Amino acid sequence: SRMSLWCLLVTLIVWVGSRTEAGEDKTDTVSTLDTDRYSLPQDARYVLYDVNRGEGFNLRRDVHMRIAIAVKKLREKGVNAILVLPPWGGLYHWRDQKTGVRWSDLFDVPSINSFVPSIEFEEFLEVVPSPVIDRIVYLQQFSEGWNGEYVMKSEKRPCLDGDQFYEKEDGLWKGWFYGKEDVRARDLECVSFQGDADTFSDLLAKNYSTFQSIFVDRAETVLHAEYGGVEYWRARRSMRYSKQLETRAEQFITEEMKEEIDAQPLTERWQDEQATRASKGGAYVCAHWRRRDFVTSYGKTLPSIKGAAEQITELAKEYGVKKAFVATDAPKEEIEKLRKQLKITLYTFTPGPEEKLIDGASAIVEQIICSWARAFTGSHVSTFSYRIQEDREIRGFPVETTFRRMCADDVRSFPCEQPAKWKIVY
Ligand SMILES: Nc1nc2c(ncn2[C@@H]2O[C@H](COP(=O)(O)OP(=O)(O)O)[C@@H](O)[C@H]2O)c(=O)[nH]1
Ligand SMILES: *[C@@H]1O[C@H](CO)[C@@H](O)[C@H](O)[C@H]1NC(C)=O
Ligand SMILES: [Mg+2]
Repeated sequence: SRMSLWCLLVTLIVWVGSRTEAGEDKTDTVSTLDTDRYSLPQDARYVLYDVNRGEGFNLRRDVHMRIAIAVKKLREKGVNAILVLPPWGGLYHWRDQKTGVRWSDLFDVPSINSFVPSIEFEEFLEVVPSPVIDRIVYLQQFSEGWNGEYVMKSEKRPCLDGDQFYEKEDGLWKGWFYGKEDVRARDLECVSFQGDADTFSDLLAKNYSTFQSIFVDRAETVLHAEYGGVEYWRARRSMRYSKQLETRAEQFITEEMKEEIDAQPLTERWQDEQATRASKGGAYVCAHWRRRDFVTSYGKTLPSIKGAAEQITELAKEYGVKKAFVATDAPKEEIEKLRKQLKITLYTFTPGPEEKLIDGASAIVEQIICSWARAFTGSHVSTFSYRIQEDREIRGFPVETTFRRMCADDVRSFPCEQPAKWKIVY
């Protein structure tokens, strides 16, 4: 009948319309896999990775972007690759030594998944028949070095030391798989690698696309193809924090600091965000004051406690506010010393005992609070500070309120170069 024909037509239009919309994003999510391109769900290729054990949380977030971009490129080459998000935990800086922390405890995984199909490690273990990864690919340097020029290349080579971190037991490789004791790998090989996310996705496409699962160790070896480029920012914007942590930061600002979030709200989807510089921020400044191992590593380039207090007070004066939020890893005694030197009210974030926020979660809450401040100053070369700068770019703050850092007291001996302005691009 005409009626049912009409219904069919409407359904078709809606269906075609929604497909075009998905096509515009140039992304496939796990739940909406393009069945024309990928015939069978068994074709899924899982890419797992890990980073050098000593690296901190915020460098790991950067490595995630490089790998996510590479996996997305691999998909564009026709491989149905899915990124397996490496569980958090056991990091050197985190006092809680909990392992196996899900990404969803810290980030908005559906949002990440809409940049490149991504699943948690736990889900991976559920979909594969056994907890045996096909191959470990251990990235290493070229033993002969750069040889004068930097060219992008990769080559299978004897292991320099990669095999020392794994042990063969009953024919399978045992090692650190995010603290999951029963996971094994069938094979291990070392690849000398010098290159970026493009080089890496070529390598995966050419040499590893037939494996159901590979585990890339020392993934920090892979560099950014275009640091600060559009794809970098797309990956970064998709890495939204979990709603729960956003809400916690908001609650701290409104209830404890009695300030408002005077900023452009984020759109429902990161894909819909648009350039703006209209955000103002609550009436407080934020400083990321990195201490502990930084004092040992970069001591002379950092301000003294008194110097930090002076610079934070000055920043508050410049912006006409009387409150400062300080994100810091400093021990309590140092925070109290800072408080005594400050001429304005100091706020720091400490989670309540019942909140059960892991170290990574409370670090993110502090980063969000800083991303909503009237102005921000960070610590020299800290990736923790860099992530705050990016968040402020995404949230639409004027550039001059973001790219600053605290200086050494003795700026004549230790000149104070301000951070590069990595402005957001869409
Ligand atoms: N809660 C909190 N933790 C911090 C802060 N600064 C540093 N940390 C801790 O120290 C780690 C710093 O390591 P990383 O993320 O690699 O940043 P970077 O070393 O400063 O480049 C973070 O992951 C946190 O665990 C801070 O302001 N607040
Ligand atoms: C990848 O495969 C090509 C041949 O297709 C080979 O020449 C090259 O050595 C391989 N690279 C690695 C790192 O295995
Ligand atoms: Mg670090």
